[in-house]
Order: sequence, then structure tokens, then C-alpha cells
Amino acid sequence: MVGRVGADSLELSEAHRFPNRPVRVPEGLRWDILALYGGVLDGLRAAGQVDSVGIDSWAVDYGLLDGDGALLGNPVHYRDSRTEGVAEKVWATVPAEQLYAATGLQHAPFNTLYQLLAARESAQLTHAERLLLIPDLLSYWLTGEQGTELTNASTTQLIDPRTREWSYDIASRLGVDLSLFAPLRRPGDPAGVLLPEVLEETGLRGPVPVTTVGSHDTASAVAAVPASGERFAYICTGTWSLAGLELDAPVLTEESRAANFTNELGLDGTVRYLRNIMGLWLLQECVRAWGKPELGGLLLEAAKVPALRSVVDAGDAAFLAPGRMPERIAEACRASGQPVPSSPAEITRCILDSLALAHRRAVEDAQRLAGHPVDVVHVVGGGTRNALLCQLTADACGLPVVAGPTEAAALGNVLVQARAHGLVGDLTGMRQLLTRTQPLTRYEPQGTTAPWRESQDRLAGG
Ligand code: LRH
Repeated sequence: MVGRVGADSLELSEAHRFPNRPVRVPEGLRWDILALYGGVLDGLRAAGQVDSVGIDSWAVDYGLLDGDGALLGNPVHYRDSRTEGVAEKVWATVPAEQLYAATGLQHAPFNTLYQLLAARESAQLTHAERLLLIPDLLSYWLTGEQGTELTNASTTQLIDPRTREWSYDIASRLGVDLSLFAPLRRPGDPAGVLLPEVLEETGLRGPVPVTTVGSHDTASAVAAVPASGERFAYICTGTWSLAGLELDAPVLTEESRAANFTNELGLDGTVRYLRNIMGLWLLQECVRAWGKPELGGLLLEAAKVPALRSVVDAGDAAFLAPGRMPERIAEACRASGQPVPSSPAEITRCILDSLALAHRRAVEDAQRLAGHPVDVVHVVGGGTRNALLCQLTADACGLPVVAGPTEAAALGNVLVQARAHGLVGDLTGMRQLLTRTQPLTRYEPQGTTAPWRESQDRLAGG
């Protein structure tokens, strides 16, 4: 994505798009990282001369390097099953309550900490001298310089959200060697310049600086929430729905842990207090299973299916792994004694109702747990294109939804670079620029929230 930022203008254009296809090999699910890096180089070539480059990606995953700086294997996908049951073993050494009090991180089986412990005996980890999170790995290949970007580091479960530094105590109790990680760097810090080989490969003229951004895609997306004031919730929709609040300080209470809220780090000392909801992954996997029918038609049909006939718990980690998604959703409805959706339209409706319900629960729980009321829900990311999901979310929350921008992560990335180069002001200034320049759609809540409350109770009870 190429961004152009002026005093009163902000434009984004797509230079190049490439698929990200995980590959299943006999040992498990892997990222095709060289194909991704090849896509990055193609993208830079297509972008043409730029003043700065910034990289963000999904969280938690990493590549391991040997003493020569060479990658030791394809990064493992966080949906791989190697982490099953690991958390429970960790809690025997550091009880879950202590882990949460120290790191503020949700319990997700894929947190980097659990991945590292799952791989403890592996030849790769034994031989590794450096661990780079995915955006830091791509940045290293572009610049030759290594660092660990803070917002993404906060998803490792090895960062203390109060000090915004490593949690040395947790690392030492669990035998994680923190020297594997490169020094922390923060959004806005310089991250090097494109290497001569990269300039040659892409046809760019040096020097081209690489700028550290919120390299966790969700951190970049939250930075691009076009909110004014503090009384807002956000939902970053895409493969995941990340729903929550922007806070000044983490919430580390037992209640918050039990509700599985995470305290990830955001820009400028902020905390992203949110819950991971399975998101449009549920629909993406069904669409894949159905042989990729046209989505617009499917959503029109789904809108005609009666609302809230059956819902599933869209926060359930049982939906994490790929495969057989329509069957798994139908099975979950059957097991909870609800009507079993069967046609693609019925299953799609079940998914969208379930997501809206999970959005409602997250927005409600976050306000209560953080003592931070909101008047509006901002929806950013790919789900903004799904008008039915946006309307259902407004109805379920009983709050207006402001949808947009769609490419929030890319905009947040670009704005942090622009700020580092003196073109925009603070987070408030960035958000004002977004509000003035980006198309936004407002959805008013329709009807009462009573049916949603009933469905929520039914799900909790059953
Ligand atoms: C979204 C995301 C999310 C993480 C998950 C692994 O892309 O970064 O914030 O929890 O991927």
C-alpha cells in the first residue's frame, strides 16, 4: 500500500496484492515466508520511489535465526496444533493468575510464550541464536538491522504492560532466554535503510529509510480509528474481530482475566484492552469449503434468514484450526440444542449473528471491567465492507456504529511513518486527519437489544 500524506490530505493506493497461503507439511502448518518476502519486494518495485517504508503483520509468530543470521526454517503458523495443552503445563509452574497479573495477556493457546515452550526440545530452537517476530524478520531482510517492535512484542506474553519492558521474572521462571530477542524498539524509531541488494532488486534509489510502526497490525489499525475523545469502543474486523477499548493503563484484575481480556500495547503509552473473537475467519473457512461462491449474493440471502435462530460462541478456541467449518458450526448448534443451520445462507446468518453477539459481549464487558463507558463503536478493517455485519453489530450493542476506514492497519502504519518524518501531529491529530479525509458510514441501532440479551443468556446457559 502506498500512502500520500499532506497537511490536509491522506490517500492510500494499492500497489500490489499477493496471497498469503499457509502450507501444511507433515510436521504441521507453516507460513511460506519467502513467498511473503517476495511479495514485499514486488510491492516495493510496484510502489516506485518512496520516502519511507513501514511493516506490520499479524502478531505472535516468529522466525528463528542461526548464529550467521540465516533463517532456520519456515515460521510455524499460530493455528498449528503444537501448542495444545501447553498452557496447562505452564500454569503448573506459574499459575494462570500470576501470569495474567504480570503480563496482562489473554489466554490464547498461540501466545508466543506457549509456542516457545511447545518447541523447547526442538532442534531448531536449540540451535537458534535470535528470534524475530514476523514484521521484524521482514524488516531485517530489508535493512540488515534487528529489533523487536514493542506493540507486537506485547503479544508474546513476555512483556509487562505497566513498565512496557520485558517481564524478566516470568521469562526466568519459565526458562525462556530473553537474549534470543533483539532490543526493543518503538513506533516512530528508525529501523535502518534498504540494503543495496534490496534497492537493486526493487529499482528504488537509496537511501530509503525503514521506519518502525505499530508492527502488530491491530496496533496500527487501532491507531487509525477515526475517533474523537475517549468514549469509544473499536472493533478491528478481518480474519479476527478484535473488540475493546483504548486505555491509559492496563486492567490486570482477576475478573478481567476470567473474562479473557488482553492488555496489548498501543501507540504513545496506550493499552489496547480487547478480546479476540474468531471473526470473519469463520465465514472465510466456510466460503473455502463451499468452493468460493460470490460473497455479495450469499450476504443478500443471509439477510433474508430470520435473525438469531441459532448462535455459536464466536470466542471459542474450538474454531481456531482450519477445515470442515460448516460442519463444525452445525455441530456446535446441534450440541447446544438449537436449530441446525444447513444451507450456506443459514450458516452465514448464524456466523454473522454470532459475531455481532460476541461484539456486543466484548463491548459491554470491556466497559464494565475497565470502568470506561462509551457512546459509539468504531468498526475498522475488512468487515466494514459487510453492511449486514455492521448493522447487526449496531443493533446488538444498542449503540451507533461508525464503519471505516477499511484499510485501517495500512493507514495507521502510514500515519506513524508520516509522524516520524514530521508530517502529522500526535494521535489526536492523526485521528482528526482520518475523520476529515476517509469515507465513513454510520449505522444507527434498530430495535431493542432484548433479543440479543436473550441469545446471550441462552449461549451462556447452554
Ligand atoms: C490479527 C492478529 C490478532 C492476533 C492474531 C494472531 O491479524 O494480529 O491481533 O491476536 O492476528
